[in-house]
Amino acid sequence: MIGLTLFHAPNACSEGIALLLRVVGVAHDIRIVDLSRGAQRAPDYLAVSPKGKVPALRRPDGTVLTEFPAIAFWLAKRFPEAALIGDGTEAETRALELTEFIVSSLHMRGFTLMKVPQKFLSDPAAQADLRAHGRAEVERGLSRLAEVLGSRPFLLGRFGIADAAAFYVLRWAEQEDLPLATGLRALLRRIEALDRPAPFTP
Ligand SMILES: N[C@@H](CCC(=O)N[C@@H](CS)C(=O)NCC(=O)O)C(=O)O
Repeated sequence: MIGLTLFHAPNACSEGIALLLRVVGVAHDIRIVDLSRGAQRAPDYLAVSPKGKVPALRRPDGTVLTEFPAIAFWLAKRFPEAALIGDGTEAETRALELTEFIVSSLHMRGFTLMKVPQKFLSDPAAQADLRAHGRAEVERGLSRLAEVLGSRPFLLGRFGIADAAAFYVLRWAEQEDLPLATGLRALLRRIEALDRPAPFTP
């Protein structure tokens, strides 16, 4: 039987999906896609995920899911006992709204421009502008997250899919030495405290 296989790159956004799999406690395989060597564009990986990005999650029926919010949502619905999303359309929609904001604004429009401006422009001065633009987007996004969190323990009350997205962007923020609101730093520590070793896959 084929179980769940996560195609993952250490320190990439797929860290959030790896965390969800560990929190759910479901046995799974991890296949490392070495982004630094361009493995995401190699034919064997493109055969799994033609978009050439991580995360991708292969499911027991052999089909592959991509896009962080979709994978996280599927895990939440497939493993309801883990309570990764609230009940009902409104709670589910709000969780997706926040997850999508973290991935598409903070990550894609913020950190991507801040960390790898050379992917888009070759001129060093233009790269510096793009980096500054990305950083401003990240800072705006982090303030928004701090507002959403307020005095709650997790973004939407209890740990859920949006916190898994926050997990990797907050780690990136610490790595980049960005000023982080005390509440967001405490959120990251709380998420890390929930983490546990991956279950054994026979
Ligand atoms: N929108 C995608 C973004 C995925 C993404 O950008 N992944 C990055 C790693 S954080 C990647 O695979 N980059 C490799 C590349 O662009 O070549 C998602 O939500 O999963």
